[in-house]
Amino acid sequence: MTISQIFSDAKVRLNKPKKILKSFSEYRERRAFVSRLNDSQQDSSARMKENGYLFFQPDAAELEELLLACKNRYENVETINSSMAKAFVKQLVTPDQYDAKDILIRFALNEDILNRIAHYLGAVPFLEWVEVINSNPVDAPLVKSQLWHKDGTDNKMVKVFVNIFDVTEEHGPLSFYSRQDSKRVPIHKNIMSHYLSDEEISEWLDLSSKMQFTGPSGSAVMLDTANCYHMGSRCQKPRLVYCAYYSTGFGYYARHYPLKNVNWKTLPNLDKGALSDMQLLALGL
Ligand SMILES: O=C(O)CCC(=O)C(=O)O
Ligand SMILES: [Fe+2]
Repeated sequence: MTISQIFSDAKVRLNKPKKILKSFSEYRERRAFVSRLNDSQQDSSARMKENGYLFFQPDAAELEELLLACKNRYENVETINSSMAKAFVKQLVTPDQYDAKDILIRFALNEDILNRIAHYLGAVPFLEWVEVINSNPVDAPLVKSQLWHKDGTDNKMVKVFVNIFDVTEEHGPLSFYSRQDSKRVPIHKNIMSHYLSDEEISEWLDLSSKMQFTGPSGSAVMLDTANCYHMGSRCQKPRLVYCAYYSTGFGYYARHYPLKNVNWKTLPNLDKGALSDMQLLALGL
């Protein structure tokens, strides 16, 4: 990382307070909403706050529908290129296919999930995107998100991951450290290099104590990828996961970054009347 990159990163971070000032009433509404929500799951909320991750059980009917829809895409959808494309991952859904009636979106707008994330962020989250990610073995050195990193688009965020197929160590599971553990990596290290190798991170963290999101089809975890070091997709066998990404709505970049032409206002089959106030806020409507 060069000095000029460090300065441009610092400049990008200033976008957050600028955006908050510009849309202050929305910022306040997202926070005020949480103070009115009752937290029926205080134990798991406390664990999420402490650790930055939480294994949880999604709604059974929605989960079944999600698993079917993702498996169906895997079997039928042609390989798709997207701005996030990397050699070892294929995106099986692109924004032009987003549809409010689709379980990929409905699952992400589940009230229980939004409620948990809202309590964690202290604000009703903004849904940035949904993905169906198929990672495959490649004969190449580890790159990008196969290396340890923290996502750099907001100061706090949550990604919900669902294993669509059973995931064992061989499937290159999402691997991560808790919030507290991640703090052991000194801040200058994070500023100087976005990606850390196993060797580098092992200077501060015990590799054998990393968390791994292995588990049967349908297992689910939420993770603050901005504050927890993580990596994944070091596959020997293909892996299929669903991911929904939520920010505070006031991140360092434009909403939906780096995707282009995503706008929840023009989401096909959107029926605002059928959505709750929290779901509308999650879509920024
Ligand atoms: O491939 C993985 O499991 C890691 C993905 C990742 O870094 C992310 O979604 O932020
Ligand atoms: Fe990441």
